[in-house]
Amino acid sequence: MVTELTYHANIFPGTRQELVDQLAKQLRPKRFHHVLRVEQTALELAAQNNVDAERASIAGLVHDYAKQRSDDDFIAAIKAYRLDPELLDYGNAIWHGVVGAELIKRELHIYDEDILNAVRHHTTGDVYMTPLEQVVYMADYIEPARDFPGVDEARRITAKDLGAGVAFQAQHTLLYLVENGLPVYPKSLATFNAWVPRYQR
Ligand code: DGI
Ligand code: FE
Ligand code: FE
Repeated sequence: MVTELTYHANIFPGTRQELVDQLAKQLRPKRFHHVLRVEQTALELAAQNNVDAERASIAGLVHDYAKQRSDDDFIAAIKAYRLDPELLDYGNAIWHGVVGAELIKRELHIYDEDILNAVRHHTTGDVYMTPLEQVVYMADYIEPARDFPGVDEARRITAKDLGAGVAFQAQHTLLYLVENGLPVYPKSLATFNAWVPRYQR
């Protein structure tokens, strides 16, 4: 079922449809359809976890807003907004969330820090994540078109316990990075340490 809610809280200065239109302009069709699915999954997880539906919708829609920006755009933004210069050692995988949040603030006029943090942390997680941040982190991982070994287990665990889902993803993402010799962003390791041991039985 597709839920289309009406925005009331003035978090985004426009209607949901206007926000969807901005994303359609910003993203290629495949990515655009992914963000619509993440929105729907975020709404389901929000309902199960007492998270505000309007924030879940907006954060789900905008989480990959900057995914298709050029490296040059990100590098310019890191410098212009005086973000951590260590960011320059990473790439689009990290930038589209952390730097993307700054572009969302300035271009979409969304200033809600819970939403911005959900975008910033949707790829790597963080030591402390609000319920909204956890919802977006998990919705991105388990939206219906995701297909990787373990995704059904991730869906089952997350339906039972959102935090256990966060731990599952943190563990499996770190494994994936290490197995493939990819640079581990320090926050990904911190997320692992904060969440994974605590959910071991
Ligand atoms: O943007 P999406 O594809 O929807 O999903 P995402 O933002 O969760 O990005 C997933 C990718 O990010 C996946 O290929 C693993 C990668 N990733 C996650 N943590 C790290 C990372 N890549 C690097 N290099 N370092 C990390 O710590
Ligand atoms: Fe992403
Ligand atoms: Fe995504």
